[in-house]
Formats: sequence, structure tokens, C-alpha cells
Amino acid sequence: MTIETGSSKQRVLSGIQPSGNLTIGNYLGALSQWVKEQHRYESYFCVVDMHAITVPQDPATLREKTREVAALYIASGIDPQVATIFVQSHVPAHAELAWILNCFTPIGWLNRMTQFKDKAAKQQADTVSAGLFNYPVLMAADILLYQAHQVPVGDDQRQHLELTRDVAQRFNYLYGETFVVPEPMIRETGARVMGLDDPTKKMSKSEVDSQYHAVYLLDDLDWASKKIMRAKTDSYTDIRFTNDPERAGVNNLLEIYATITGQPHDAIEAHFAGKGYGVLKREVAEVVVEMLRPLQARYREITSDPAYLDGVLAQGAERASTVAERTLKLVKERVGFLPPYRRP
Ligand code: AQP
Repeated sequence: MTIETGSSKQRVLSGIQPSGNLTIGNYLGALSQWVKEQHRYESYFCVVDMHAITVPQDPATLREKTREVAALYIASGIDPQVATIFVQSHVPAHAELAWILNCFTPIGWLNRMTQFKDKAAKQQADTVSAGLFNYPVLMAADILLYQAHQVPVGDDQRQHLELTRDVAQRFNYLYGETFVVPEPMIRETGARVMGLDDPTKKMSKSEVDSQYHAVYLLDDLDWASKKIMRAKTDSYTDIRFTNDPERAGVNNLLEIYATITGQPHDAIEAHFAGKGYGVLKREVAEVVVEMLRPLQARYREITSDPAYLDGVLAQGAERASTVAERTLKLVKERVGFLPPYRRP
């Protein structure tokens, strides 16, 4: 049986947490793919503030970052007339479905999640929240509510996507076809941009120990360039793509260059043959800066009119709720909840 979505296009859903400053990793791994695919799919892009509170957040900063991330979606090229942009907490169906799915997700599945282990390890054991543990179930709810066929994410989200598929299949097996089982859409280059200060670690917006870790989308352009010029490399001299962990820094710079320029690996290696790391860094810095320049100009334009963003988010919440509530209603019927109470 195919699940009726009421659209001739397949659906896409993805989101980013407003848990810090968006990095070029978020852009290259996720956002740039969303922009590319928005016309091909019926797309839903949310700012996942409910995910963000799985680790401590300052309320005023969370509000500010939620708007900033939404504006960055538009500045990156998501057209709110084409795709639905919304804030997760504006659509209560996410929390409701997450609870129901929690009741169908074995703890053993969640115990295997590496992101939980990594994030829990950064906190004092007695402060790690149940929300952080259940994060992948909320993510499953986000995706399954919209009957998304494809989920464009970076490589770090692969395991959560697998869990989403498992949860959907389990529910479908128990109650009959209810959810589309989604596929990950993970790009070949740029799916895992590494830290500039430590290329063995993923570039992450919440990694704030070193000021040289990441380039942020709203960084001053000279400062962004300086960070790339200081990126960790190695003591070899040749410039080529490699899996050698000792050379992860150079490989990371080449991957960033390849993702932005779209050039094939052999052409890039030929271009840099015989050149030094200084040239590599300078040219990577140039392409990053030229990518950020128009994005930042659009961001300034969007944020100069707060009412415009309010309107986009209000319209997005309306559109998203309509779709989400349809799925939630079906799920509630399937599990045996009474129909909604109506005032006599
Ligand atoms: N370094 C990266 N390379 C490629 N893609 C990345 N993504 C994140 N980092 C990289 C992708 O960006 C999207 C947003 O992710 P998220 O905000 O939901 O959380 P995350 O995956 O945990 O990303 P961060 O930046 O590391 O956030 P924090 O530090 O708050 O946990 C996802 O599609 C992700 O794959």
C-alpha cells in the first residue's frame, strides 16, 4: 500500500538546531542540498528548537538563534514560497508523536546511538537529560509526521536516520502501513566537514573551546579567511585527497574546496600539484569567502525587516500543522486513542 500524501511530488524534511552559530559544515552538509533539491520535492525545513533544549540553553539566546537560523535558511536560498520554513515548537504534533513513538522504541536501540554517548560525555553524568537520550525519537517524529521520502542530512545523522526507519517499520508492522519509510539523502562530498583546529573531529556549532575550530556563516569575512589560513595540516608536502588520518587536515581543506567548486578530485589535485599548503589555504579561503559574501548580504536584507520573517514563520507553521495533524490523527486512531473531545 502507498501512503497518500496528497501531492505528486515526494516529500523532503530536514532541520537544524538553533544551538549555536551555524557553520560551513551545516551549510555544505545540509543547507546547500536543501536549496538544490527544494523544487524537486515538496519540502519542509524546520528550526528544531525542541532538539536544542536537550542540552542547556539560555532562553534569550535560544529565541535569538531560532530567528537567526530561520533567516539563514532564506539567505542560503530556500524560497519560502516554494518550501515550508517553520519552527518545530510551533507545531505541537511533533511533541505528541514523539511521545507515542517513545512507547514503540526499545531502549536498546537508543543505547547504541553514538551522538548521545558523545554529547553525554561532554556533560556531568548527573545532568544528562532524558531528552538527550530520547532525541532520536523526536527526530523520528519530525520526519514521520510529514511522510518524508527523503531526508537531506550530513553523515553524522546517518545512524539517527536508520533508527527512524526502524521505528517506522516497527509501527507499520504492528498497526498496518502508517508511515513512509524515509531514505537518507547524504551527499558524496561535504557530508562531514571536519574541525579546522582538529581535523579528527566533526566541525560542530556547539564546539566552542577553540576560536579556530569552525568558520561560521555569519563570520566577518577577514576573520573567516584567517581561520582557514591557520587550519591544522601536516608535515608532508603533496596535496591530494587521502584517507590517511595523519593527513586529515589537508584532506578536509580539499573536500571543502571540492564541495564549493563542484570540481572533480583529479582536476583539483592537478590544479594544486607542485604548490604549497599556503596556496591551498589561500584558495580555500577565497572560495569560502565568495560563498559567504552573497549569503551574508541576503541575511542582512532579511533581518532588516523582522515582520517579513514573522510572516514566513506564521505561514510555515500553518502549512506544516495541516500536514502534521493529518498523520497524527491517523496514528492516534491506530494506537486506540478516543476521537478528540468536543465541547457539547
Ligand atoms: N561538520 C559537518 N559536516 C557536514 N554536515 C554537518 N551537519 C552538522 N555538522 C556537519 C549537518 O547539519 C545539519 C544540522 O545538524 P543539527 O543542528 O541538527 O545538529 P548536528 O548534526 O549535531 O550539528 P552540529 O553543528 O554539530 O550541532 P550541535 O553542535 O548543536 O550538535 C544536519 O543535517 C547535520 O548532519
